[in-house]
Formats: sequence, C-alpha cells, structure tokens
Amino acid sequence: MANMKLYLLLGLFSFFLPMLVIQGAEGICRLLGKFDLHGYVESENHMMIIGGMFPIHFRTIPEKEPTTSEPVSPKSEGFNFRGFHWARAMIHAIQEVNNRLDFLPNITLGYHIYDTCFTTSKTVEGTLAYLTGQNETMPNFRCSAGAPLVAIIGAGGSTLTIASSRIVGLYYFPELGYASSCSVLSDKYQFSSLLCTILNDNHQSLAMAELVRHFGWVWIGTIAADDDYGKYGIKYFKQHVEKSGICIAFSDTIPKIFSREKILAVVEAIKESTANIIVMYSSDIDLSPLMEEIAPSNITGKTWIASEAWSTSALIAKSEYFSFLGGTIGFGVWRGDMPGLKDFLLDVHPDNDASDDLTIEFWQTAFNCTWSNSRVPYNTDFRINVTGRESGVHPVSDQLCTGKEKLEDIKNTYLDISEFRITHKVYKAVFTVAHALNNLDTCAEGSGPFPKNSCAIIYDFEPWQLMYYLKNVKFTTFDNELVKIDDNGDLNETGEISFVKIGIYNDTKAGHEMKIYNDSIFWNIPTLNPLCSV
Ligand code: TCR
Repeated sequence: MANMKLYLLLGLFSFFLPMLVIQGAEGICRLLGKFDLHGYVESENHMMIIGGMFPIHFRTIPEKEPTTSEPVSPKSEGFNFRGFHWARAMIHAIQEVNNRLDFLPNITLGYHIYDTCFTTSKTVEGTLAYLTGQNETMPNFRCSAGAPLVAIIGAGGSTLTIASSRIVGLYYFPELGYASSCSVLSDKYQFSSLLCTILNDNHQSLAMAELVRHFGWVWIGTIAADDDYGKYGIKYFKQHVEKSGICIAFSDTIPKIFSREKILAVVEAIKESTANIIVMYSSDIDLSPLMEEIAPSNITGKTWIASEAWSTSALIAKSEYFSFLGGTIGFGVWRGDMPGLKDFLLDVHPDNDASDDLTIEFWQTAFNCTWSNSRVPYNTDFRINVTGRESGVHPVSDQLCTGKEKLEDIKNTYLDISEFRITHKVYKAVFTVAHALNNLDTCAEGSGPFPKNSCAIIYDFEPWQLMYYLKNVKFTTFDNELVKIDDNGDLNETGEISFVKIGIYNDTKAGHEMKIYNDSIFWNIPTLNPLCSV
C-alpha cells in the first residue's frame, strides 16, 4: 500500500476568497464555551472527553506592555479554514464513534477543543488548561470540565506538539499527533506519551532526495520554515543528497514572526542564485508571506519541490502564483475515505446556534459579509499593527449576510478535497482512542495486562493504563487500512512507501519538456487533468 504518493501540482489552480481578519473576541481563541455546547450530549451514558488542539486562527495579537495591568491571554486573528475543517472533522469522527453500536456501549465521547492560534504560547496554555481542569494548578485531568479527559489530539505542527507533549509526557498522558511529522517526535525517550498518526518526515526527505537524483539535478536551493518541521526536514534532505554529490547553492529560512526585511532577503537569494530547483519545507501558513513577495518580483523558471504541508494547499495554489509555481512537484500523504464527512462539513450555519461565534466568524470570513447582530467584530485588521505590512489588508464588506449564501460555492481550504489528507490523520487519531478505550473496557478480569493479570476500570483508569492500550491498538479503517504501532512507536499505515512514476522530464535545445505518462498522478482539479480531457 502506498503511504506517500508523488504527484504533480502542475496546472493547479484554485480560486481563493480574500481573507478577512477578524479580531479575536475574548473566548474565540479558546473554544471551550462553544464546543462544549455541542460537545456534551444529553445521555445516560458515562461521558468521556477527548481534547483537540487545532490552528483555527493564524496568529495572536501581541498585548501592549502588560506591566500596568494584569496580563491576559492574547487575542487571535486570521481565520484558518483548514484548522476549522480539521476541528469539524474531529467532531464528526467522535459522532461516528458514538453512533457505533459495536463498541463503547456505555460510554459517550465528548470533546473539548482549543485553538492553538498556530503559536507555542497558546498551545502551552491550552495544554495546561487540559491538565489542570482550568482553575487549579495541580494536574486534574480526571475532573476536566465535569467529565474525565482521556487523551488529547494535537497539537498540530511539530513545534507545537513538541511543546505540548513535553508537558503531558510528565504525566504519561496520551497525546496523538495528527500533523506532527518531525522525526524527532519518534524519540519515545523524549516524547513518551506521544503517538503520531502521520508518517515521519525522514521518508519525505529521502523521497525528495530520490526525486532530485532521479532527474539528475545537481545544483539546488533549499528554503525551510523556521521551525522543527522545516529545519529537520531540510537537514535530512541535505544529508541524503550530499551523499550523491549534489550541491546546495543556498539555504534560507522563512521567519516565523513576519519580517518583510527577512522575506525580501530570501527573495533576493532566490533571484541571485543560478539554482533552478528549490526545495521548500514549510507549512502553507508560513510560506504565504514569501509567496506574496515572490509574486511581484518576476521570479520565473524555477522548479519548486514542495513538502506535504503546502503542496496541496489552496492558500498557495492561487491563480496569480501560477506563473512561478506552475510545475511544482509535491508530496502528499495517503488520503482516506471518511464517509459522511463532506455532508457534515456542509452542515454548518450560524442559524444553527446563535451563540456559536466561531461559526459566525467562519461565515463572515468565507462570504465577506457581516452577520446581523453579530457579537464577532469583523472589520478590524490587526495585521497592520502586528506586522507593519499593509499589503495583506483587505477592505471589509459592510454588506449583511443573508444566510442564503451557498457553502458549496466557496473555494478555500475548508471544503477542498485535497485537504482531506491530514483530516484522515485526525480521524485515525479519534478512532485509535476509541478502539483503545473499547479494548480497555472489554478486558477480561484475570487475563488483563496489569499486575496479577488485572484489568483497568473504564470509569476510573489512569492515563498510563490507556497508554498501554493505545500502544497495542490494532484495527482496520473504513478503507481497509490496518492501523497499528510501528517500530518507532508511531501509529502509521502499514506497508512501504511507494513512489509513483509520474513522467519524463526532457531537456532539449528547444526547451524543457515534461511528458506525463502515468494516470496515477493526483490532480487537484480534475478538469485540469489532461488525462481527463481526452
Ligand atoms: N507536518 C508539519 C505540519 C503540517 C501541516 C500540514 C500544516 C503537515 N502537514 C498540512 C498545515 C497543513 C506535516 C509539522 O510541523 O510537523
């Protein structure tokens, strides 16, 4: 089975709505209120909570010097459709588990979701809130929000997961990383209670090196996000290519905190270098400001090798970037089936719950309108203050939303099916927890795994006892994928990586030519796939 598919982004277009930036009203960054509302189900059953951490906003707004007043948690800005999509996918997976009659008959799962705002500080804040049950300074996850917290799904990118799993690891509290692919996370000595449902990046770095070798490219530039994903990814890539005599022309990093000066320096390095192949290891969010600067700089004739975190993102695959990004080759993780998810994603509307500020924010941002009587402020763009950058400011519509706007019409990372890859990892994480709980619940007294062959009790178990079941979980998903723990202690798909041959690249005097002869290439928009139009 293929874990990772090599595919072309050649010809990838996507229409993207201008992003509105909304002031994070108090409480938006922490989703407790809203999601609890839906998260708890009226039920006679015993309730258990799964925590979830997703980047629902892009960043936080720095507070003014907090020396004259009590410091408060910063507000958020920049609605991230992809993070919202993942959070909704987790909710759907939990509902699926609750609907199943074959396991956990006396347990109802709820959820408790925090927004990481793509920052370490919010991630750590959320992690501590999970562990302390909000108000206390001692770990108290048994009492979290009135029902016990059993595991956390999060925290998103590797840097955030490293921060959070170091804390939960102290208590051997289970955390399941759905997007954390950095290979250091496989070190179970450091990250004892973390399991990842996504393949680690060593495979991707090696695949990129193989690709470069395959095409005989010898002069390469590398760009990495300034985080663990980017830096370790490029480090392993370099280790692999340097063995084969391939030279690195330049290596740059994209800053985490926006700095136009630093970004322009990267643009300059790309411009000045004679390397025409550039390997880019970054998330779409971090890469976006660089793309905004490359667009007006007339850089063309480069072939980009994309890491999985930006290769299919609608945030990057915009038509205005096509002149320099067309022909990008990227990697993707396995995309699985999640029956009913699309309908669930479409079933979001501010009318469903007037107090659901997050859905209102989603709606206003997606349709560039204002929901009447909305408590969510909509026409404040903090990016000018925070980043000193004006180019990202979009005029905000004063038009009222009608409520009849069609979700099917929006083309952003919320509904884009090519985004269903990490989504699948979120799903897998939820089902892994559910299966582990079920195995714990169905343990036969006298033949259990604990001292004197005892079992744990589902209504009162310790985190390490669930950890045992997580580490021994084995199940098949809807699409017949066997999920079990691998040698690194991660929950990966079984099987080897397979490379899909995508075509031939010809370099002739008349110019470059890329022949595609394999129909197994993934095309983001089927109508652009030449194989579909013949
Ligand atoms: N691992 C990255 C984060 C990441 C991501 C993504 C972010 C991955 N895939 C897709 C946004 C969208 C893979 C990390 O930091 O480990």
